[in-house]
Order: sequence, then C-alpha cells, then structure tokens
Amino acid sequence: MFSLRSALAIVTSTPNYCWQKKIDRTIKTFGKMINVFVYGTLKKGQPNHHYMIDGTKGKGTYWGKGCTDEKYPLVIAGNYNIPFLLNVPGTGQEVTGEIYLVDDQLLKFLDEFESCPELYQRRPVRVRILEWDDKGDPLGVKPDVDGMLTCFSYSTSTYDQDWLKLPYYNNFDAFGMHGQPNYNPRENR
Ligand code: PCA
Repeated sequence: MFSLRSALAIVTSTPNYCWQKKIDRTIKTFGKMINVFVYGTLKKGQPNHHYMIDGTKGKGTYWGKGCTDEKYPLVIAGNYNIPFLLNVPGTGQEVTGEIYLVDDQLLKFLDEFESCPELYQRRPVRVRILEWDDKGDPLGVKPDVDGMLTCFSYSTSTYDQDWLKLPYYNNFDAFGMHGQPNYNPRENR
C-alpha cells in the first residue's frame, strides 16, 4: 500500500530535498526539470559547459539569457581562478548568465561537481530575463523579456573574507578579458 511513510521516503531521497524546505515557491518544476542560472564555467563556450548539454550526466536544455536582479560580487578566486558569486546581495554588479532546464540527475551531478554545500551552495536567485531561446514554456512560468524568474544558482557564503577585496565582474569569461590569470580546468590540476 502507498503509505505516508513511503511517500515521505520518496520525497526525502530526491537530490534537492535538503534545500526544498527553504526554496522560493516561485521555483517551479515541470516533471523533473528545474531552472538553474549559471554564470561561470558552465556557460556556453566555457570549460565545463559540455556537462549541461551532452546528456552524459543527465538532461539539460539551454533556455535563455538573464542577469541577476540584484547586484552581487562576482570574483575570480583561489589557486585555480574559479568564478564565485559571493552571497552578498546589494554589493558588486548585476551578473549575466544563462538559464537551463535540468533534470534531477543533472542537478545531483552539479551539486557534487560544485562541491555543494561546502564550496558553493545552491540557492534561489532572482534573474531578469534578457533573451529567450524559442523552447516554448514547459514550466508554465516563462516571464516576458525583462520579467523576473527565480532560478537555482551556485553562490557561496563559505568564502574567505579577503575575497571581498578582489575586483567584481559582471560577466565571467575563463579565457580572459578580466585581467586575471585564466581559469585552470580540473583536468590540469
Ligand atoms: N560553475 C557554476 C558556478 C561557478 C562555476 O564555475 C556556474 O557556472 O554557474
């Protein structure tokens, strides 16, 4: 029989359960797809982008471009020049990135890949839509361009306080333009 206990066991075994209690109710899921905003190495043309779309770690679909509604400090830090969105809303710049629809499997992979929750934490962020890819409206929440959508994103509160003194960017590019040494891909570490 389908008991409350077995229903709870299913819910608590989903990869994002520990965050579920806290997430903004405007994050909607469609089947198992959820919207994620990426601003760093997971974007198109960046070193880890392939995970988002090649299907090897789960299903992901590019959905559009956006920028954070609030300002955040986006810094390039650590020994490997990794981009970090510091969880200090109101400081820094509005940060541009891309919105993807991802399934549970890819979300779980991304949590592990981003060393969540030790290095980054996945939390809701309000994103202003800059451009939609023409993929319909699978979540039933697709706002107009310039409208707002709450997405998950990997930001951090577990950063070194000195990182607040680093330069803040509005866009990350692992291949230069920011005057910092380039991102060091995992394969090279
Ligand atoms: N990967 C995640 C967080 C920072 C990073 O390099 C992203 O692209 O959003």
